[in-house]
Amino acid sequence: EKDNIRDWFQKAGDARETATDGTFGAYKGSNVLAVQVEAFMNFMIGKKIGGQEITPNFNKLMQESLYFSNYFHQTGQGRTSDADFSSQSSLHPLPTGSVFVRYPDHTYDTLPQILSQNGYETGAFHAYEGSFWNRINMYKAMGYDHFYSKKEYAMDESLGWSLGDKSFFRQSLVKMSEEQQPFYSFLITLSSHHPYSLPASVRQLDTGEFKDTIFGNYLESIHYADAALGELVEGMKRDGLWDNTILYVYGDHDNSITEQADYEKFLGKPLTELDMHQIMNQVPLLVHLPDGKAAGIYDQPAGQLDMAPSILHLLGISTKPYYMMGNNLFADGDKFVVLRSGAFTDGKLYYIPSPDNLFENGNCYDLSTKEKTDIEKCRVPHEEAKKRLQISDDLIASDLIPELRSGKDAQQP
Ligand code: GP9
Repeated sequence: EKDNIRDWFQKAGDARETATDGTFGAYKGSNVLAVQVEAFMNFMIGKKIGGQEITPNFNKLMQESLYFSNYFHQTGQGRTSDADFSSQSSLHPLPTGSVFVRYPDHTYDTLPQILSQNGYETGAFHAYEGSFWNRINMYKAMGYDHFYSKKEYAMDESLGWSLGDKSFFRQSLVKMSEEQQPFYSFLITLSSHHPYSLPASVRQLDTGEFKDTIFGNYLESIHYADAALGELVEGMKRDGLWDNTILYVYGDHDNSITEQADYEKFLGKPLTELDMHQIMNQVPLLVHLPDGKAAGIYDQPAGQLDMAPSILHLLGISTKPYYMMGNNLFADGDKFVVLRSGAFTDGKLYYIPSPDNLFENGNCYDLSTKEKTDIEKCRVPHEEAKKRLQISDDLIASDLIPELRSGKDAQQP
């Protein structure tokens, strides 16, 4: 069994090293600033309401960045902590609960730890209680040099749950300027958290018929978070970080608003099961490279597990020695993305499981027609998806990484 798991990781490591676009190590030694934006979903990127763009700063940044239009969150019950865990460790979150809370003391190959070993100063930034999602313990275990929680920030802009994102970014940049370069900084925003009740003073959108509904308030919160993102970019330019930093911005999970009628009204069309599933599971990913190269829209399927391997690729650090499951966004070849629910896509097929989890009761879609197709076409990838989730669960719950790595006859991935 363990040999099979090692083999699986070895093949995944080989597949990640197939890039022929010259990006491996192209940004060696750059700083990395990753921003995980609260409840930031993909459906309103590039969209307007009452003639006003909802995410004008993100839209502008897209012109000089890589934008992944089929990027999925892969979270489960651990929500924000799951997005964090999958992105940093390139493993799936658990079927129940949060890895941060359940297994903070187990071994993972994490991005901060690997970058630390490669001479980076690493920090996690989040202006909320350090104990929430057990971050204080988990971040130590993940190998961060620093964890800046609420007590390290001046509460000079109180919004929603805590400090407003604008002040959060401003103060985080000051902390970063005190760090030695290259640095890896991971920033988690909070102002666009449910129930999206920002004070009238910071609401800048006319949401029309959505005014004072939770959906309208959500759009307002995202508009504010986007304005904060714009200020972060300006701050990076002002502080001389823009040309030597990879900026990686993505959403953590959906907004918990499941009313289909809201999305239909907003998008102005009826939505199918497939549309709704994509809306609730896609978050945006934007990667700005220090020289602004490779900008464009990338529609290959991608997901949160891909962050650590893709950043390591750009920095010229091989992921072969590590137990990571995600894709390298820059590798050649087809990509396969598995969600925690067992849904998956390879860019051609899209499988949506049924509530009873019986394979045959789920729906298999052909993405070229967006129509349901013969369920049997999804069987082989379904088996692979199940296998991946099982391997990840076993690795986490039984703390297998040290054992796999030190096994007498261990062939390292
Ligand atoms: C709080 C924040 C919220 O620190 O990360 O987490 P969520 O409730 O979205 O999982």
